[in-house]
Amino acid sequence: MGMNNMFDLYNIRSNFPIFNQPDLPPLVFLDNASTTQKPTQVLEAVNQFYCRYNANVHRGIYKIAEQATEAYESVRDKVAEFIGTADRRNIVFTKSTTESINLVAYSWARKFLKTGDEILVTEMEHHSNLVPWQLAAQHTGATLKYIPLNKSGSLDMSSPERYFTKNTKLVAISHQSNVLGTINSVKEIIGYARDVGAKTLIDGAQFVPHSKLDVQNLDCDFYVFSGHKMMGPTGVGILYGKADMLETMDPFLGGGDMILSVTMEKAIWNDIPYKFEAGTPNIAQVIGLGAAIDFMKNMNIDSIDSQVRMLTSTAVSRLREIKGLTVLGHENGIDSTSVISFFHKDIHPHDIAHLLDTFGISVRAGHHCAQPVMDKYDLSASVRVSFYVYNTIDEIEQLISGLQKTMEYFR
Ligand code: 7TS
Repeated sequence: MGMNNMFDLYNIRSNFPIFNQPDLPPLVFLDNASTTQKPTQVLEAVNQFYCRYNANVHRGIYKIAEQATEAYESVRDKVAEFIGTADRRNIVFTKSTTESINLVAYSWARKFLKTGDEILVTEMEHHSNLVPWQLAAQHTGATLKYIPLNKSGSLDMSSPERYFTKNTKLVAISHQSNVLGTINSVKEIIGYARDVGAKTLIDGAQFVPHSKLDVQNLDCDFYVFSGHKMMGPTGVGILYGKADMLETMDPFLGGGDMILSVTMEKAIWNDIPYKFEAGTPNIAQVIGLGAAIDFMKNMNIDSIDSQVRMLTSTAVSRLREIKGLTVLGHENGIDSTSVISFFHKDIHPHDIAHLLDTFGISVRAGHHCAQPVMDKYDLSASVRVSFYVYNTIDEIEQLISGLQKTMEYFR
């Protein structure tokens, strides 16, 4: 890490208005897997759009409409470059990871799957990479199969031939678990999928905010993530899809902007990616995401990664020192970062989260929209802390002392 990056990291919190409110107690925000805070640069980009060139995209002849279109479309190029594709047609703007997955479930799975086909998922998925496939399976007669999760926090890949078969048509897996922080060996899994002729969708909602992604190198068919988990505004998701896949799919939503021509009887679809962007998109939010990507590139994605890893490993060791606490996953040899779930043998996770909140510390408690993971550990809930690049070692110490006070309170 060069001097420049260290300087940037030291100063990074000054860019976030939410951490600089003199009238309020300091915010210790440890729920970044849920959503991240927004820097001034992102807020300013959104504000500039509304204040200076607010207009709809893809239709105006006048100057500010062209400016809005140009700003919106330039973010498509930025995202393409950021994730390692040269083809801007691969990038579809949706409203979230959830919508991106549903788009593929409706426009691809419902069109191409049939009885006897198998959709392969894992026991560590967020519900948004589970329920759309359950619905698509019900609709098409396909069945869902699960790669099991080991209690150590990693996928059980000991006998892949049991899961990857000639019937496997789609493999939909998360790049990183939102409960355990485990990063899966997606490249290996994509290889197994290709060997049996299955298509692949990778849910990168937790991975992309702090790690370098190269979709070309992964060679997946689809990759999805959310802008709001990487300092961008809410309301923007990305669907990366290979062009030949997107071409064969029908539109997800019908409406304006997604057609070339419409008669009373039928419509001719617009080219990809516009075929999948019906109606007025989240223009300001997409422009804000562009500023978030610039911010990440300025910080350098490798520095973000190493900072988040440093915070995570520090927190794991500090939490493991506390008697009565058990950390899920994060075992030696398993690649894991940013997210830590834990439970106390006697105190309910909601009580812990509530008490920590009284000390100004925001953490999650619950099943984290991944109930199969909780089932694996025979838990109904856990406490979860998740870090981003603006968190500090001092905040980890506040968490530890907050937990100690919580335990004294309940003694
Ligand atoms: N996939 C994963 C792995 C996630 O962690 C999440 C959100 C989603 C998909 C859905 O993303 P969205 O932007 O469409 O909501 N995860 C969480 C979380 O862990 N706490 O709140 C949301």
